[in-house]
Amino acid sequence: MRGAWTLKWLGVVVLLMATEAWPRSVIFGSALMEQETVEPVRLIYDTDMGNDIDDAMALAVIHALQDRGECRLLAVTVSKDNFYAAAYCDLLNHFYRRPGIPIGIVRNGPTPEDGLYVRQVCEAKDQGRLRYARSLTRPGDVEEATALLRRTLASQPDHSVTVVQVGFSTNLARLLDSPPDRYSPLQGKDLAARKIRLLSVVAGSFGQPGPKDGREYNIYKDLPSARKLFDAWPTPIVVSAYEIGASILYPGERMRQSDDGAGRHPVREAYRLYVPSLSDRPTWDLTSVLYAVRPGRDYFRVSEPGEVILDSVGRTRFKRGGHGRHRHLKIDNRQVPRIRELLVELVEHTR
Ligand SMILES: [Ca+2]
Repeated sequence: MRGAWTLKWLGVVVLLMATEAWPRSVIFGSALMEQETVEPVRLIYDTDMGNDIDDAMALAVIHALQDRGECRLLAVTVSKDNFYAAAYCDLLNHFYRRPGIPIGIVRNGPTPEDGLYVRQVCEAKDQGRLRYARSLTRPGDVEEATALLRRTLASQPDHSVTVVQVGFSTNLARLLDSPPDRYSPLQGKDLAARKIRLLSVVAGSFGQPGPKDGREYNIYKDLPSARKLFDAWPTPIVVSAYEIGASILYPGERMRQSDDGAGRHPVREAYRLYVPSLSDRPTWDLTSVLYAVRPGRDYFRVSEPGEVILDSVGRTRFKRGGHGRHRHLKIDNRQVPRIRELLVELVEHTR
């Protein structure tokens, strides 16, 4: 008799689940409910899109994670002073069906050259028509990055925003110095402290493999801004340094185009322009996004709190203790295949 009752109740539960009359959280209890009510991570992506290919792959990863409900991209700011860097971000946002994401760009910033893929993919045509849609068609269309950062931050709840900076520190350093404006009565540093909960950064080098002369690109290309960021940024910073992305190589073979040219993809096209040999590439910027959106997973270990110290030419070291606002990622080699597999899955995700 008791068995029959159990079976009957089991039947009711299965029926409720099938009809979705009850949320699964009610049936399975609070642990699942907590999991299901986690808010998507509110992201701002600050990138030197076009200087390397990982910026493009990392933006693809953001869109894939947003399609899974794990993050929400609020804005993209570009620290490469080239219109096509912004236009390519816009093109990718259109490709992933989020054409409304605002984009800002640095003025009088580093690396104004076109580079190897942003302009080329933006201008690619089929039968005389642009291959990929975008809204940004003229440099005058693009908002200045610091203004966009202030506008975006001012509209968000306190301590809710995660910023991922995968290029130079130009835009964020300028944000710190920005005066009150129509978006917020707060000075930039106070606005950042109020609205941002975490800054995830690709910068510096604390291990092996390291950059050739010990100086990491994102730092030495705008050293004063990097110095300002690590001295004065008011929120916690987690650094994915050179050795992290260099330890996890993305398999370039996955970017080969099918013989019939089908399935055109603006990240694959960019990869082939940037690395025609299809050799493997480091996953620097992708690791910073992955940590920012899934900080609680055990892909990486995180160092003790400390302080990133820059020398006069831009070499970095990590000092334990200090002001304690900085930490950096560490990698266990046993995790590398798992992270690589996940990143491939996310980059290859299509809408
Ligand atoms: Ca980058």
